[in-house]
Formats: sequence, C-alpha cells, structure tokens
Amino acid sequence: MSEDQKAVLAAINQEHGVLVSPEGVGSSAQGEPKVLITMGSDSDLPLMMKAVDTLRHEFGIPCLVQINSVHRDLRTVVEHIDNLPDSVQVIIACAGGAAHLPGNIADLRADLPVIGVPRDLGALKGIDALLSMVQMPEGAPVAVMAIGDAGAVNAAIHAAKELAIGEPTIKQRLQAYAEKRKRRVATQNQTLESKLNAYQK
Ligand code: RP5
Repeated sequence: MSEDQKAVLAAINQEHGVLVSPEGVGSSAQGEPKVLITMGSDSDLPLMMKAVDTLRHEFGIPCLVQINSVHRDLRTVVEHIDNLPDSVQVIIACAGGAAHLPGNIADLRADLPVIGVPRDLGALKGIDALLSMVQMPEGAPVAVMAIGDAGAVNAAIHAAKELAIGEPTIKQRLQAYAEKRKRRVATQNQTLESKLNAYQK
C-alpha cells in the first residue's frame, strides 16, 4: 500500500463510514471516497448494495457507506454530515417510509448534490418515501430516483455523471456502460426469431 493510500485510510474513521472501492471493503479498499452512500437503517443495505456495486464495479468510484437515522438519532446525523471528508462530492441517501433523510441532508449540505432513493417498504410500498423526497419545498433540492432497485442503480449512474464533469476517466466508463446496454438490445434481436417461433401454436 502506498504512503498516500495509508494517509487516506488513516484519515477515515467510524465517524465517516466504511470505505468501499473496486478492491474491497474497509482496510482492503483503495482510493479517496468521492460519494457518500447513506441510508436510514441497515435493513436498506440489500437495496443500496446495488448503488455501491454499480459505483465501484461499473465506474471504479470509491465511496463511503454509512447508516444515518433522522428518526432515531438526528444529532449524530448532523455531526456525520457536517464532517464528511473533503473528497466527497455527491451524496446518495436512501430511506423508506416518511423519508426525511435526503431532504435533511440537502439542508445540511447546501454545497453538495443530494440524490434520493425511495425504498419500496411497508403499507404504501415506497410511494410515501417517493413523495416525501420529491416534494421538497423550494431551496433544498433532492434529485429523486425511481422507487427500489432501478432507483438505486440510477442513483449511482447519476452520481457518476456528476463526477464525470471533472473526470474524463469516469466519462469513458459511462460511455462503456452505455455501449454494454446497447449490445444487450442487439443480442435480444439476434434471438428474437426463435422466441417468436416459440409462441407459434
Ligand atoms: C427508515 O426506516 C429506514 O431508511 C428504513 O427504510 C425504514 C425501516 O427501518 P428499520 O425498522 O428496518 O430499521 O428510516
């Protein structure tokens, strides 16, 4: 491990969250975190791993992952979000139910873009989280993604697009990702005739 990387890891503590990168998690991770992925509970983690894995495996972007609950421990959320490492340029925040986390963070960090991911949870299946994120009053915007899996993946892509403004390598990885999606359509067309034949009576 390089001296620079040792300094990055030494500067990250539990107050900042867990570093995750293409190389691994915690002490196995490398690079400076560019994104904070935060969520109200570790029950959101299966959903948000889709954002973590898209960021690190598709775009090579290291992130911090941290639990922050505005209905269980609001004071600690304020401390965490006030003291992010300077390298963090985008925040992705997920919550279910009456989902105040992204909106609260948008107020705390007027200097950083906040992307909200509504979790499909409970009696209202994520509609409650979607509306509470998207209907932010004027002045504290949250860029809200779709409810559930698509929203988690899209949050990572959106964060990568924001970072790509200043980083050509990320721009190239976004273009490679788009090419991969195009190839999927071509492959589907190649197998279409046999699929149509299977519908013949
Ligand atoms: C929200 O409450 C969390 O983001 C989670 O989506 C939801 C339920 O949390 P748990 O009861 O599973 O901890 O704050």
